[in-house]
Amino acid sequence: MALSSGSPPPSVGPYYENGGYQPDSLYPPRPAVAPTAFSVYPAPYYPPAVPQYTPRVPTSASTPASLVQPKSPSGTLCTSRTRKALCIAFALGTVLVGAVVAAVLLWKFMDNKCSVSGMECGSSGTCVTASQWCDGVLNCPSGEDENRCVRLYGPNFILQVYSSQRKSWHPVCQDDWSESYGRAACQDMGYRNSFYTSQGTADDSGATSFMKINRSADDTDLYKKLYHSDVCSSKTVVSLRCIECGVTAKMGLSRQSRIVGGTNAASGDWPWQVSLHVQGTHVCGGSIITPDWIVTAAHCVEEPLNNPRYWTAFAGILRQSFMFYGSGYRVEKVISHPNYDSNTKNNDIALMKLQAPLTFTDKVKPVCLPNPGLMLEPTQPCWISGWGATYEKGKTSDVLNAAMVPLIEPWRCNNRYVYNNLVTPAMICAGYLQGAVDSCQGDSGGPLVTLKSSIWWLIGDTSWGSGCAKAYRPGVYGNVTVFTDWIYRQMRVTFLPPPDWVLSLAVPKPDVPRRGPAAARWPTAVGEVQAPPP
Ligand code: 4AZ
Repeated sequence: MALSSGSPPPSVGPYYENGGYQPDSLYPPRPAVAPTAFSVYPAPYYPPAVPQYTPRVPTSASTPASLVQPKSPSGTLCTSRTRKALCIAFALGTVLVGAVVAAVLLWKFMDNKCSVSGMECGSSGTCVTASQWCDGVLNCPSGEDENRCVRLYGPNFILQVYSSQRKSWHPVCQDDWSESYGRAACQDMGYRNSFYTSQGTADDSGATSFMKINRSADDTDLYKKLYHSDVCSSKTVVSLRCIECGVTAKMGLSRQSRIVGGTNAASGDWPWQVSLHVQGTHVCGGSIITPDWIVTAAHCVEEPLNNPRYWTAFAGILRQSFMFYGSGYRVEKVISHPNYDSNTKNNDIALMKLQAPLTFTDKVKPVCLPNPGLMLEPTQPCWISGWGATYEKGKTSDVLNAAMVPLIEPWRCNNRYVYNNLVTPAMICAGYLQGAVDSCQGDSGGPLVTLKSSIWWLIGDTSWGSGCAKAYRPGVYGNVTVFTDWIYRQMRVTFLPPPDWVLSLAVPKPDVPRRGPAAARWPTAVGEVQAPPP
């Protein structure tokens, strides 16, 4: 966390501490306004720029009466020899053009492998029918058909179910809903044993179509019990919390006055903040999202640090000098985003699964992953925290620091005098263009959080920037909102039991159940098995 006075705008192009120099050509120039704000769709009609050929067909009116011949079966036009030749040529041409059009259509049809049966599983070539999507049975080899079937929407955690028939999300009506369905939905999202509350809440979304539970349906599967309905008699929809997240022991107390400008944090202020150590030294920050999972930056766990054996996580401790080997949590698994680019820092996010779950206390609590539909302000106030350097090229801090930084709109941050189009949609900028308050070396991987509806949400993970707290060089953070599907998927597939071929390598233990409850619904996601660490 850095605090410094601003400096004048640079006269030369920026350099990038974390990403190295990036050529301009990597990113196409972007417009000076928010790119999609006023895009016209569908595309307006423009007249063709070249003259169009219109075939001339002689009409019967243009044929002199004296030359009128008896009608041939093929029509009245092909009478004289030259006309006949023209007619044959024209007919042949028409047949040829028709054949070409048919071939193109056929090729397009064949190319879309699943045009007959329904949808393709990713790009695997496997097809499934529309009714197999979100039906509770895993039909695709990597589980794409069951990937995004439930979600929690907006700051009130409204449970929504995806309808593949209607290709849209629908809230679940509270009628006939019970907590056991809530538990099942949380499991489907990737929360292993975690469930917090399920309650009815007034539907203010203006939804006209709902999903409802058919309690009398025999099926045990939640999705098969759900049906579409345009009426919801209780007029309330399900609000589901899978974990008690985003709260601190002393919500709303004098936090602001202590933090603005970057100051020492007090115990329990940022209970999701962890310090990630390698060989007894703080290397990166991280954020607790469940008792087992920590979000950090992919650039923190580049090889050889992708081996979980290097890492120990410390939670609930304010000072580095109080972090002793025995009080840390060992890491079982490190998962970097598969599309992380170490040169551009695009997709700079990673997950750590702990060997043993954290025990939540006043000082150790998870932050909420951002729900879609949170609706943040363009300059939403956010907070960063960490043990990073307090000035550029300084050493890491012994005490945890925090500071308020507002979000910066992407078009501002991509300005040629700021980051000149180096900020991708998977990144988010926060800080002040005049400098002075920023994250710094050692804060990487740590949280960028915001308070909305009295809940703290994880909006970013500290990623990169040019120096620290310099004017026109704000901090850049991984845009967690674009990674939540990936995060939930990792949480979900990691608690599936190992595939049969792995189990068959082990000595068989006939009395031990080999499959957990989740496996009853979902066969193993073959494509997502993690390679063991070297
Ligand atoms: C780092 O190296 C780092 N000012 C983190 C944040 C920023 C720069 C560097 C942003 O961990």
